[in-house]
Formats: sequence, structure tokens, C-alpha cells
Amino acid sequence: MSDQIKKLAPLIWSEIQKASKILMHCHRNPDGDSVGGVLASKFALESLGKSVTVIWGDSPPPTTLSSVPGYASILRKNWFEINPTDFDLFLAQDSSSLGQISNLGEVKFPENLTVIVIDHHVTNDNYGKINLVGPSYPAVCQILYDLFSLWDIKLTPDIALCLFTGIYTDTGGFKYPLVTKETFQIAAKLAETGADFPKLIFEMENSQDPKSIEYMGMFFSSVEHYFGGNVAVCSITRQQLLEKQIDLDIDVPELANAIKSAVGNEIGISLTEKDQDVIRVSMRTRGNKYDLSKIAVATGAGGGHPVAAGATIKKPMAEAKKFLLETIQKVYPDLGRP
Ligand SMILES: [Mn+2]
Repeated sequence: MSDQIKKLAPLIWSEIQKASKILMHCHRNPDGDSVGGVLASKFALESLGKSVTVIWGDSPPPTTLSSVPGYASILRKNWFEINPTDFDLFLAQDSSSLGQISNLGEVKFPENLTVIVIDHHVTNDNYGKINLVGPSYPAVCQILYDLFSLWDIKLTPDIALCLFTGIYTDTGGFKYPLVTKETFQIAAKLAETGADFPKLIFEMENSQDPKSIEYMGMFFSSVEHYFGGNVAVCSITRQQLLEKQIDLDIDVPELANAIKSAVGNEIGISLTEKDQDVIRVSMRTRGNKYDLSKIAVATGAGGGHPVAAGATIKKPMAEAKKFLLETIQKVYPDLGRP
């Protein structure tokens, strides 16, 4: 447990005590850490008698996470479809910037709304009254575990499943560098509640869209190598999806991770066209030679971690790819020309 958590836990606790109506959101393209984290917090805060509202935010609910307890209780609303003055506390989790809360307009907080940020992205903008940002933590859900234990929140099987979802997915299944013995110890503590983790993992990893196989085939066969083979890029456009009659909202997770799994692909990049001329960039790296969060921030619309980062580039695919490669070259001139 970090010293920062020990220091901030009582301050956050006192804000929670003062609040009665609490708001949370899922970040754009919500992952297991976002969804598991807000639902774990929802269960915990409700056990304290608080009224808690969670919204999906900008993106549609990811079907692969539908087995996470509480999933159906999240409202299909974005930031601009609620009235933030109806709440007295906003707990912003796993969101490094206001753009992660919504990109549909400028997110402004009313004066009566206390904002607390709980995050583990090194790129966090610290936009809260209290900012608990722990970049040494592999998942927000692991930060929440520490907070809940300091606050004496009783771990139920539902809370355990939610926290496990975030820890398991944000560590790629206990594989990423920030995993420590504490991560495994926490997983063991969560398992002691009797929560059925294998069932949850099966549901998460085996509920893909049937078209995802065709999607992956198209996606991976687009691979191109740059910077002397160090950077491998795969991409897919909406036009290609339309031609193959694949749902435009299809979301196949961790594709960049699969690209970087091949020897020599120091950086794996996936480019997917989420809306017309809106390219979602996801980057993963094999080692610690490159800090991908720097590249993501340098695009002007991204953030993340050293080994896993993302960005959104509003350009047609070919231009977005060119812009991204130029950005990589600027951040790491030693790589040479694309
Ligand atoms: Mn996370």
C-alpha cells in the first residue's frame, strides 16, 4: 500500500461521509478496470447508505463485461444527459483527463459538486479537489482494494468479483510489469469471499461477437512494419467493416497486445476507425525501452501508461497513420525515419 493512499484515504472518506448523492461514470471505451471499479465502489458506497448513480458515458456497454455484478444497473446516459447539480460528489475513476469523462462537449463541474479523482495513469491531469493517482498500481481496482480495507468496507462476493475484473483485465491476466506479490495477495483475499473467478473469466473471454474471427483475420493481415521493423501497425476502416457486413460497433479487445507478441515488434499499434475519420489508437510495447504514454500525449489527444497507451486522432485513416508515425519519430528520434 502506498503512502499516498494512507494519506489521502481519510480525506476521501470524510468527503464521502459528507455526501449523500454520489455520481460515477465509465470512461470512453470502458474496460474491465473502469466498469469493475465503478461497480465495486457502487456496492461499497451503497453499503454505507449512499445513493449512487453510475452512467455509461460516451460509449456503448461492452458485452464482454455483462457478467460483472451490477452491470445492468449502469444508466445508458452520457455526461450531458444528466444534471451534475443533482449530485454532491463525483468520484472520477480510471480517467486521466476530462476527455475521458466525455468528448461530446466541454465537461464543467458545478460549484456544489465535489470532484475526487482515483486513477493510476501517469498522465493524469489532477482535475479533482482530491487526486489519488497511483501510477505504481496496475489497476484502479487495486487502489480501491486498499481504500476499502482502510475504510473497513466488508468485502462481499459481488465487490470481490468487480475488483477482480479490474485487476485481472488491466494486468492482462497478471502478466504486466506492475504486478507484484501484493497483486496476487489481494486476488487471494478476494477469492476468500467465495467469488467464482473462473466463471467470470470464461464469460469475459468467450463472449465475443461471432464476427470477431473475420474481424481479426482482416485486421491482422493488414500488418505493416515501420522504423526498421520495430513498430508494427494493423488497421481497419469502417468501409471494410461495411463491406464484410460486420457491426460497426464491434469491439475486439487487446489487439495491439497480440501484435506486440511477435518477436521484433517492439511496439504494436492498432488503428480502428470508431466513427467516420475518427481513429482510435491503441499501443502496447514488449519492454521498457519506449514510454508509450509520451507518444500518446504528444498526439494531443491521448494518455495511458508506459507499456500501454491510447489516443484518438480525428483524421482519415491514411492521414492518421502518417501523423502517428511522425509523432513517434518526434518523441523517439533515435528510431530513425518511419
Ligand atoms: Mn485502469
